[in-house]
Amino acid sequence: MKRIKLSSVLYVFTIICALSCGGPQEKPTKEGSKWIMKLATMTPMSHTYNQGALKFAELIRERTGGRIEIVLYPDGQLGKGEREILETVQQGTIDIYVGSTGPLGGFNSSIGILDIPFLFLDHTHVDKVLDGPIGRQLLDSLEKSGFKALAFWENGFRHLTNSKRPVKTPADVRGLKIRTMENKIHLTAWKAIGANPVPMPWGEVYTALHQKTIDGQENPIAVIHSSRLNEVQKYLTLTQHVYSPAVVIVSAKKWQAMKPEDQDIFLKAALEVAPYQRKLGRDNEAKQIEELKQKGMHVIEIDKTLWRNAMSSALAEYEKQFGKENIQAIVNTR
Ligand code: EAX
Repeated sequence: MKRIKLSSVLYVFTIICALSCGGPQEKPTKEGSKWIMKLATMTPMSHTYNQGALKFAELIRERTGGRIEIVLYPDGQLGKGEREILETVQQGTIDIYVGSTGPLGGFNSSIGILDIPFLFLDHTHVDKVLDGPIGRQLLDSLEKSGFKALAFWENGFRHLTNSKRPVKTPADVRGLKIRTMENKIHLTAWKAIGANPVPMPWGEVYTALHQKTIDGQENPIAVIHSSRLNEVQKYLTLTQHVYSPAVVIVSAKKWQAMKPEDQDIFLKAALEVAPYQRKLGRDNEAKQIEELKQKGMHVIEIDKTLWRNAMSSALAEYEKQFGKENIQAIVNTR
């Protein structure tokens, strides 16, 4: 019997809600009427992006007295990948993006510094950098690319999965076709250890893994678990090779059309939800790894020093691109 995906049911509900609430508006309506804003993600409703977005939407509805209604479009309903959704946000057709910073480097190179392998030690280090002056400066730098970035949420530390063989050391990756985000920093890192990286929009990855046109991919546990990659991947190697921030972005075109008090409500709500959304992924990671094991994935622990050294051969290139002092500033913020 064909399983109706929860996200499809929610999608129908979302559409009914959008239509009954007057449907998505392309610009704020006149005083007193409702402004419907579209929020797009690439992950299933159960994923932390959408759980955070539901809380964010509730705060916006409450604090604007119902003047602004945010309608969620999860699971890639509005685009096949995050880069494509960001392009649509830049044009002002989609109002809000919640997703990884991965593709943002293609719009604004400075934020790519966050994608450097093994840059972050742990969640405490992550929060200190992203919630401090370095993080705020990176968010503000996105405005010139057409994005009002409100806050960093979390995608998570990324791990490798594949369908071919148990991967324990970097040498085991040699020749594997590993899907990466459309992100130059990640491509460089996987090439450095002899893999064959294949940049691909997230919406195409499950099918490509199922059809074995690629061997593996890398993502945080929350994405691997919510996207049911255990159905198409046998091996999970806990590499924790890159920390992947997420970001809440409003189209700059829509941001400029908002009243200052609504801008303030949006900014405060996005920052308020950040710790809640990050905690969801962190608190559930161990349980989700256990569930992936029970669903048949072979989970492999690694020696991180081996992987860090193998990927560090790309460091010279990163230092040239981002400046050694900028990378050091992040490393030293502990
Ligand atoms: O943001 O494209 C990716 O691998 C992202 O991590 C995923 O869409 C969640």
